[in-house]
Amino acid sequence: MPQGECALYTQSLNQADTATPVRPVDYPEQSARFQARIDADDRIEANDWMPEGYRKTLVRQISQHAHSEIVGMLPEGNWITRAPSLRRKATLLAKVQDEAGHGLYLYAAAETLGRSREELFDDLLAGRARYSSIFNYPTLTWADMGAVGWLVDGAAIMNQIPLCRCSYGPYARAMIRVCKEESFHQRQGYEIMLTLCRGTPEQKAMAQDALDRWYWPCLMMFGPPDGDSLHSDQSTAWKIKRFSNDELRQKFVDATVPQAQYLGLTLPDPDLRFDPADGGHWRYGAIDWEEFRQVLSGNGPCNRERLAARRKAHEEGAWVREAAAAYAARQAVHKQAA
Ligand code: FAQ
Repeated sequence: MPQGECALYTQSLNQADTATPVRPVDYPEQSARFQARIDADDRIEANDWMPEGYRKTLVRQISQHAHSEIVGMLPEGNWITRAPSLRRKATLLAKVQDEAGHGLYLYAAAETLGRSREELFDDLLAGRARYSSIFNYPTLTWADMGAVGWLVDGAAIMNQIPLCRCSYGPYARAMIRVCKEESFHQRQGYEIMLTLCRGTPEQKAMAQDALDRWYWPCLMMFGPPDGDSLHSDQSTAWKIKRFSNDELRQKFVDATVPQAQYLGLTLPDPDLRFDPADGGHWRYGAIDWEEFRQVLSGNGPCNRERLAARRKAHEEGAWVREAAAAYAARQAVHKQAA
């Protein structure tokens, strides 16, 4: 895409003349100084020197995160026209719009590392990029809006609060607002579950069914077990990650058990048991990692449907991008003439 069009969507930091030049090799002295800054809890900013591996890791994680927000609008968007009341509809609409906003902050954060939103989006639409496994599951009933808000947003908060302290400044700052909004999302989901659980037996059964279907995929959201995690060691050394996948998964289960008890629902894990050791934790049963691998390989229940929906939206939005580019070109001509 020509630079002029790119400038329309990106921050000035993304421009070729201001971005940190790409270095084919990382210099040991600079790398040591960089690591010393990380160890001292300094924030790394867009124009600071950084090892290529650090930049690549961040682009990978931030863009996956952005794609997750955008694809994550689809399962809930499915229920906007079928929300049971005007209040529920307005709240769900606001939540889904927040997710679009989160995607935009995150694409902007990735752009500060030298990859444009268009390139990242092309990767998503071509199937080259990942997004969270959780968004490949269907939302079958209204109770799924409760379960998604309570559990999916709950898991997202658990993972994202530590990212507010990530060593890369633009990502960390984006996370602060995202986490505040995720907190509202989690509460609206929990309140839907509470209303259903205090309703008729049929409504409570709907809530239980939604919990049964979403619980295990939510545990998978945190990523593979620590022993199989490819990036954790390096990301922890760079203070991109502050907790391991298993640590965050355990924190999530510990937080979720009392919430489920309050609702009067049963977590679908016959092996769940309280372990008083180490301050007290709820130990969970075996996770079906084969299911996770299948979803990551494109064989989840909705993988194809999700990408097809994103491609259609992208094609249908072409006229907006063209109009905005034409407007920007005209403005540039006016500016030159003035
Ligand atoms: N799904 O070495 P690790 C949300 C991949 S936002 C798909 O442990 P890492 C808001 C991983 O990419 C949800 N792929 O990786 C919302 C890697 O493959 P690669 C998204 C996964 O990066 C709510 C491979 O497995 N949140 O929900 C998943 O150190 C409601 C090896 O894994 C974020 O993105 C997965 N679940 O740790 C919106 C948070 N897990 O790239 C709408 C930021 C792992 O080498 C409605 N990201 N993989 O091909 C992170 O914190 C990390 O990237 C992890 C994975 C923890 C997800």
